[in-house]
Amino acid sequence: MRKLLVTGGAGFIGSNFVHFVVANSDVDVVVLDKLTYAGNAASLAGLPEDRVRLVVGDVADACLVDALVREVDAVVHYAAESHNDNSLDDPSPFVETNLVGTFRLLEAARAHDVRYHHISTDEVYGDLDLDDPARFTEETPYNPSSPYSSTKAGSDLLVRAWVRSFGLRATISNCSNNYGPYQHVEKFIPRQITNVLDGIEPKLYGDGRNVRDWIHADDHSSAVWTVLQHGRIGETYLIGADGEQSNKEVVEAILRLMGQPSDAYEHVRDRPGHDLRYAIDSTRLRTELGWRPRYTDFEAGLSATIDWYRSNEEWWRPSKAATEHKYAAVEAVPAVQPR
Ligand code: NAD
Ligand code: TDX
Repeated sequence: MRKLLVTGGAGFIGSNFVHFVVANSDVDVVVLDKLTYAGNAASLAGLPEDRVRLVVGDVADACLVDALVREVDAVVHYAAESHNDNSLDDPSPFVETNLVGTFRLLEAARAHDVRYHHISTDEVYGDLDLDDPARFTEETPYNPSSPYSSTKAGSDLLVRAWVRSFGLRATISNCSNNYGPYQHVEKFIPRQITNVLDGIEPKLYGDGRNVRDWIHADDHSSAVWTVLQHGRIGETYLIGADGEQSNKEVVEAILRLMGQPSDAYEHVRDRPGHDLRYAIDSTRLRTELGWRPRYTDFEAGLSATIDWYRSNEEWWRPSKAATEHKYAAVEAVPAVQPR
């Protein structure tokens, strides 16, 4: 493999992956990114220009996608509308990017017989009860809850159909919640870190008992790289690092690590249809492909992430006020129970 197309490579996880590929291989990277509110060319700053090229454009643009896919050896598809709260406000870009955009890439990969890896999420499996000993596996039935997770689930099913119907050389990975540098301040962990830096109390949805299974973005990158090199065609791999934490525990850890009283947060209106718990069993990836996470101490990874946001205010500051303004409007409305 000499050249890779990374869609969404100016977003959070995509940019971490581009940094990973440059640091760990000789492969050149073409990034295709629309630079929506969530994309930021600054996340690719400092990477060698002779190895990384940014093309600003839409994954749903069939002509552009075809021209880019034909010049590479493999595609890793990260581009998506990725935030559940936004999908409750306006689902339409989720359908366009996550479903139509994936369709365009699959058609181009099929036309040029290019290896394709699809980035997906554990949210396609729905949620688990807090006291359920079960975790998601590759065999868990799909049961998505939100417009975001349903469009991700639909895009996974398109990939499976292209493998079966057209012999596309594709793999899929479904990862749990990521944290680390370059994550947009709309997301839970960076929102609370930057709130504390701004002297605002962290905001916990509902009672904060909801559990997420946290993995550092760098471990997600190494897992995707492993699947791309050694994964079985047509196979799905779940990616997780045994990082289950309740939202309340995470907020308390952020406050403690930032020298604040651990109860200095505010409960706000809950997310409608809020998934209770996600948990990943990544046995297949570990036993079949020998992958292991590096960041096994969540507090150490969180502390490094806090340091990154402290040191990179010029990266997150331009998005902060607009993000909080949008949240303030939603959080002021009394909760309505979804049907
Ligand atoms: P992000 O919102 O930070 O980044 C998405 C990127 O895609 C942005 O750079 C944006 O500009 C770009 N993009 C959006 N629409 C586009 C379009 N139509 N054409 C081209 N580019 C477009 O998202 P993220 O958190 O980095 O997530 C990346 C991928 O990983 C997504 O597919 C998401 O479903 C998946 N995922 C995320 C997590 C998580 O915890 N964040 C966990 C598992 C899987
Ligand atoms: O201010 C907040 N307060 C709060 O309590 C925000 C923004 C979130 N939350 C809660 C909601 C969730 O239970 O924190 C948890 C994490 O929220 P998000 O960061 O919005 O992530 P989540 O909805 O779990 O989805 C994430 O993981 C799976 C990514 O955004 C998805 O792209 C990925 O597929």
